[in-house]
Amino acid sequence: ALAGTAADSQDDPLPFQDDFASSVLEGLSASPKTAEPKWLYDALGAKLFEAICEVDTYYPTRNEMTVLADRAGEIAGHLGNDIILIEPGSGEGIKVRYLLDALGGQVTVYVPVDIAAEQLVYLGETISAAYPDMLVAPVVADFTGTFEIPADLPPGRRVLFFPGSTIGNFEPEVASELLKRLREESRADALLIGIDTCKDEDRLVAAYDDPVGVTAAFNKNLLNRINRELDGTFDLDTFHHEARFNPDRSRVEMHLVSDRDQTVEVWGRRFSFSQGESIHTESSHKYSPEEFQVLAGRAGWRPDTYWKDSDGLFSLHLLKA
Ligand code: AVJ
Repeated sequence: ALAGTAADSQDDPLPFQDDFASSVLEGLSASPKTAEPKWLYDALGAKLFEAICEVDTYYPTRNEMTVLADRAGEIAGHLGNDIILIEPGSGEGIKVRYLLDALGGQVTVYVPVDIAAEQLVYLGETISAAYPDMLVAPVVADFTGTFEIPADLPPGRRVLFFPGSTIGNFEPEVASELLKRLREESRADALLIGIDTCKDEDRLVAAYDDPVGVTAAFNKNLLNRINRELDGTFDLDTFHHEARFNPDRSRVEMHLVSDRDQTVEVWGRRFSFSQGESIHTESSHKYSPEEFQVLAGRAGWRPDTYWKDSDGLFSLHLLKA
């Protein structure tokens, strides 16, 4: 069954628009210039991310799915019955299907939470059609802010499902705060979370600067979105995508680098770029299992167990509140 989609601002055709504007202006005024990665996911951005997951060099999605598929039975055994599964940043909702298939009727309610409203509505409809005995209760929200899990859910064991290493987009301290807040707000008992491990620079950079150019398009779409929604004047031909490994912080950074000195307008304000200056649009932090367990521990999560794929490229952790 499908419950109505809950939203922060039900009548607003463009929810988050004010947040988008103020966040972009603030990031462009900062030095170095930055943008929050969540703005990469407008309708086109969400599609481009789906395409990234199909690219040969982007291993995280595929390797995480093999862990989910190979360990499904074990995971099911750890989680128990009458599960309310809450997924922040549900996206296309492919991974959750592995889990739902493995868990059989153990999941009674699925609560996908996402900022990409159109994709979320579609996901709600398709998942509810595929799993008719389960209640699907979508929530349109930016999970980095406060969001409300629908109040009228049947009782059950609340499990947070946070795959994809999405948590890697946040600075470690912020990630820890977010995991704490998610635990408190969702009153979850367990957390099943995907974490990308650190590995050699070549493989990491190839994952974020793929030969097909899909990641470049995904990154540059931010400029397209700013032009469209905030009256921006970015010339996309004068910026290029760059993926940089930052070994000191164990992360891959995505940048949009200006190819020349130029001035750009956004919402009537002018921002100047010198040649080679970039907007830092995303970081993807990589953690060893032990490093991640320490981070999660600071958020009040106790490590239970974790699994890796057979190549050791990606890890899936189970933690308890
Ligand atoms: C969806 C945040 C996990 O950081 O690997 C993929 C996003 N950016 N390629 C990641 C992304 C560039 C992805 N996450």
